[in-house]
Amino acid sequence: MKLAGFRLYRYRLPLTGPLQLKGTTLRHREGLLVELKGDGEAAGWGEAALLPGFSREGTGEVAAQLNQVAGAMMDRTITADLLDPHGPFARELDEMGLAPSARFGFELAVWNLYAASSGETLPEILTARPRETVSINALMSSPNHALEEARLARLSGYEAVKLKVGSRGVEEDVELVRAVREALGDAVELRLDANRAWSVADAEEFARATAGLDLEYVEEPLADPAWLPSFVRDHRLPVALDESLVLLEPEDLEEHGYARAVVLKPTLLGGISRTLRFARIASRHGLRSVISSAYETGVGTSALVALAAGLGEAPAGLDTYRRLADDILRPRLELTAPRVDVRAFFGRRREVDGRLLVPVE
Ligand code: OSB
Ligand code: MG
Repeated sequence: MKLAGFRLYRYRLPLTGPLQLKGTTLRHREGLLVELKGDGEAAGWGEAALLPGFSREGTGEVAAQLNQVAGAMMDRTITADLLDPHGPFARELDEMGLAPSARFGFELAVWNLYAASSGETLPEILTARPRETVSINALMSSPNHALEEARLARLSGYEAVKLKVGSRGVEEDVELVRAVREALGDAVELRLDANRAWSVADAEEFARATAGLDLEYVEEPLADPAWLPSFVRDHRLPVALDESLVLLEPEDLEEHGYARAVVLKPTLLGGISRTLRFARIASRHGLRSVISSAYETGVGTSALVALAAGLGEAPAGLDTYRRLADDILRPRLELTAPRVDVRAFFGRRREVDGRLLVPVE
């Protein structure tokens, strides 16, 4: 099959409530979709969901890049070798220096077009033997509701819970983490995310006070990540890398073997092939890969479920989808349970609702 055309669209979806992100509050989620068309009936959708406070690219820039890369691809034949994360096509895309969200959007559209033309599902084209179920970590919405939400997550059967820390004083956080840990019992993993809020002294205080609490990991505890290796050595706090990955190449992970896990967000990291490269090198160095979302719509989030089915052994961080009050996919994804049945999830037909899209010229 040949690539015969493409369209770009904008979407704007309401969130269930105001979303506090680094330096901004979002009430709507906005982003771009790209639809690649084959020379028959097949189409493939991709999503570039740049996230304010985390993405450095702007919407205009991403639209221009998507136009350029899709335009340059016209008449190319869509074959399985385009999906190789180490192949010539991935290297061609490397050369283009696309913004992370644009690279994810374009690669996803190619993957989806290939899947549509071959009659396979996304997990099937990622790996010969995808996992049957994907577990999801429950994301606590705010410190005020965390305890109540953690109790509910345990009762609902979640295997892991993620709680944001660092927006208040260390002592208050320690108290909350203790209470949440106790509410979760022994069977539920507790992940924390400090989003680089702490000085080394703050993090030391936190590590000492939470020492016996069996935390799975703390994402990005330090304002200055250069101190992470010595901090982990001295305090034995398990850490995960998230923001730090954006400035690394997959091969650089070799120097970060002190970490327990990497949080892989393809929208922020720069696409599917880069995520697959990170995951491969992470596993070689004994780090867990946690596929995570960044408030994408159903188009992007479906791909994250596929990636989690293809490579993550740990529960995936896909609970941001719940914060969208609407989706452009009909019917919506079923991501409200602790586990996803991968075959049922991808066996369901879903359509993009064109009424919610605004064409980008
Ligand atoms: O800090 O991990 C973060 C989403 C968007 C931007 C940053 C982050 C997140 C998440 C994703 O927390 C949810 C998860 O990891 O479970
Ligand atoms: Mg994080």
